[in-house]
Amino acid sequence: MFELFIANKNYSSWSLRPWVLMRELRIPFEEKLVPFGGADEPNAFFAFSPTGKVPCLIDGSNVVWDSLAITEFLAERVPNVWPSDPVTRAWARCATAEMHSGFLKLRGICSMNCGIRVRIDPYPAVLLREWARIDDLWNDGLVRFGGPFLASETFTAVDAFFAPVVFRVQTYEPALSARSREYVNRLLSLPSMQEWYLAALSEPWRDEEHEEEARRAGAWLQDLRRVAT
Ligand SMILES: N[C@@H](CCC(=O)N[C@@H](CS)C(=O)NCC(=O)O)C(=O)O
Repeated sequence: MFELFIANKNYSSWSLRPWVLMRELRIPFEEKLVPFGGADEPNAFFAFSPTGKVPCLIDGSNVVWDSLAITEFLAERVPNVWPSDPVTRAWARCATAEMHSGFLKLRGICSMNCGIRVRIDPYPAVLLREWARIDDLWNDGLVRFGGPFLASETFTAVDAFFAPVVFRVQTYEPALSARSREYVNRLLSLPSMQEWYLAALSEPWRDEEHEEEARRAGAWLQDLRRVAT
């Protein structure tokens, strides 16, 4: 059975990608959650991941330590990770790659923190441009391939890569088109996303680095997480 090492569900956007993909495609795996340690503690992720980062997939003697590499590793073993039509698949791979290597302002300013609601005011222009690009990209996929997911009737890897952005929409409330909003609501209502979200809310840990990032983003309107221990 695959073992998937991940970090805190509240913060770990990279972990969410393979986790939600495997849940949606019903790929059995054992979840191994290792919470972020404090800045002064040794990085516990090095026990299983050569980069000291999560996610990390273990399949027997194979160690796969990057979310995109995990996706391709799975695509070689199970069906339906990518859309079957080559043209659609090329689009899905482009959008996935754009997410994997881009949107640096969005990632930097709007870090994933599932349980809080934040008002960014004013929205920096560079950030607005990246949200606008996300909106265009989602509209392009949803119109071109007919939805309800980004590149087909079913959830594929490209949806998994944008799942953390969907939680960021919930937290930071950027202005988006009606079609993108519908897509966000569709993803948020998936049982797998609900499972992740409820687990994120009930986590007892707080990681100061991530908390500080979210404090820098703007004024907190709500913190829906259980009280930290
Ligand atoms: N390119 C990697 C990035 C993974 C990554 O940055 N993971 C973060 C967690 S969300 C991490 O492990 N950070 C721990 C650290 O940098 O010490 C991937 O796609 O998996």
